[in-house]
Amino acid sequence: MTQDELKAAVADAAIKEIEPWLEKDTVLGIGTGSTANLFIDRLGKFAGRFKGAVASSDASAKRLKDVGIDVLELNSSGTLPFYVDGADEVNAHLQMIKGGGAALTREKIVAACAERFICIADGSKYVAQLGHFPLPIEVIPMARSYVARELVKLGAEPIYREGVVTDNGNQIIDCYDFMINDPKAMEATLNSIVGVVTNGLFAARGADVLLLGREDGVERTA
Ligand code: ABF
Repeated sequence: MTQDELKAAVADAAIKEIEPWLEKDTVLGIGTGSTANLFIDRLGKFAGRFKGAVASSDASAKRLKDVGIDVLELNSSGTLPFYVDGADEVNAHLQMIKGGGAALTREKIVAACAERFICIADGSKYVAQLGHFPLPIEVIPMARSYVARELVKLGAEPIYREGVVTDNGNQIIDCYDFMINDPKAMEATLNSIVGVVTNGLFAARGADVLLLGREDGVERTA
């Protein structure tokens, strides 16, 4: 199977997972990226059967609207029953690195508002230790160099993702050569650097369900 076929398989599996909960008052949280896009495309078939969705990026909001799903404000949506999103890396504890698409801050906010986070990923995203994928950090622009110096002290090689402005008007630094031994502790340490808006470790609030696309089928871990 190709990577795209594996992504499609987990998008199908996520639809099966949430379909029984789609009722007129249901508001879903929806992530960003190519796997989330495949989920959105399939969700379109159910537009009208549930209230709508909160999107973690402008790109996903547009795609949701394009398939006929109402896009709602998070502030008036309360607690969401599900957040469905992809990942750049995920480990056995369902902790993740996210933010390769620069949407990490909104993704973390919407995930925080969800009762259940369903991570959908092809098998290539599964790792024994987080950190092969460069860890994204969203920073306030004027703090970029200061944050980069602090990241060097922590052992990372920070690289400014030039030309990228987040949906929140901020910038992204990617941490290369930064293997993470204790994701929860590192998430907290990175959050404490002044000027950091969000870091791409989703460990304090990891996923509740992982749907992982393997050659022999979708593996479900909860
Ligand atoms: C989002 O999409 C991000 O947090 C992550 O960076 C990315 C995964 O993308 P894809 O599904 O395209 O591999 O979930």
